[in-house]
Amino acid sequence: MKTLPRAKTLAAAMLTAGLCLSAAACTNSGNDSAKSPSSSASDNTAAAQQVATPTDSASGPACTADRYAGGVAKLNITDGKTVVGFSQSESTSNPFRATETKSIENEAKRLGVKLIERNANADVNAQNSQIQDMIAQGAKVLIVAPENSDGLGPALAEAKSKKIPVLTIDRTVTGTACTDFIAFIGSNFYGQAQIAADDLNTATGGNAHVAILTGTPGNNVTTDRTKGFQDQVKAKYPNIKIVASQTGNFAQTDGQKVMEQLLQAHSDINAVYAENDEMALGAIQAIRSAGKTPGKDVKIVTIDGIQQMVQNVADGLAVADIETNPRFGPLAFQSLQNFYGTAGVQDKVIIKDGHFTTANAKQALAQGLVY
Ligand code: GZL
Repeated sequence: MKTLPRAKTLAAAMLTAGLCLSAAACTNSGNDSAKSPSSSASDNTAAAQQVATPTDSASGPACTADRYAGGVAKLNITDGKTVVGFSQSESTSNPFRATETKSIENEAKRLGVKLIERNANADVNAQNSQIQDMIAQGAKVLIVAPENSDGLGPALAEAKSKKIPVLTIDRTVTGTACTDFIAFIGSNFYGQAQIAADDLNTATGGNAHVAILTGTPGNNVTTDRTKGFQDQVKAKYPNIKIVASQTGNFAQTDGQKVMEQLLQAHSDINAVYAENDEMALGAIQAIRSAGKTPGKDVKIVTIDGIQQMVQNVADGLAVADIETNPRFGPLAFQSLQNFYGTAGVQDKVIIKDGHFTTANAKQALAQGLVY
């Protein structure tokens, strides 16, 4: 296989591979309202994992332990004794979740953090009780990937009452930064959806009857990925018609089932916007079982950037896959150390993401830029 030139840094590799929306976006200075790709590798090994790094969009006062909820004890999370709890929302059968969990575990190990963790398997009640259980097990600070934005009230209230700070990653929770939770670290979901609309416009010449497979209701990711797409279509693409929109709960089986139903109900569907890759995989199966060809009869745009879907982009089954970088480990633990130090953590830290298209998907896969 032709070996690709090894770029010195991942940002350079992303730039070479055309993964950045602009050179600036790749070198962190981009401040687009839309998304910008991820950046530097954690190391220069052949299979460098590009960790989530912040855009420079953070603003506002930084939250520190002495400001948080009226002041909490300063902890040394790398002393090997202080227990950090990690609450994962969904099953690691989704590569986004598997990569996110692995990133937290790897960084905890690298830093010598005493980590305990639970997985709520998309059940918000389970996530509440698991967080409360980790508190009972001695967790003094929590990293939480919320299942939904409003459902974690009981767990957050108990953490707050026991002065246990909570850092949220990948989805937000309702409440006040530096009071109910430290901060939110995650992608620009609204911007991802705008790019998805742009990509679908490009692929369909501006004429499309689109079905939207929306994510699980009740969290900011679904809300923003739906509104961002609708707003962009309304503002710029008069001949893109959204003919159906239904939740596939971020799951492949639900995505397939819903897509089968929508294809039967709407014979005019010639495009799909899936709010995550798991549902896009299901949609491909549904399109095929309807006797249609994905990439030809039905154009697909999706979000996350998992290997299987980026390969589908490379193979022409989908037009684009906008990355949601799940490698929060280094940034999450650095943020906690800043929280307990003097630098603090700003309330909303938006990370960089890649953008995989038919022009760069093959190279991105060959360069190990995909999770
Ligand atoms: C995004 C995350 C979303 C992913 C989906 O940060 O919350 O949830 O895009 C996952 O794959 O279900």
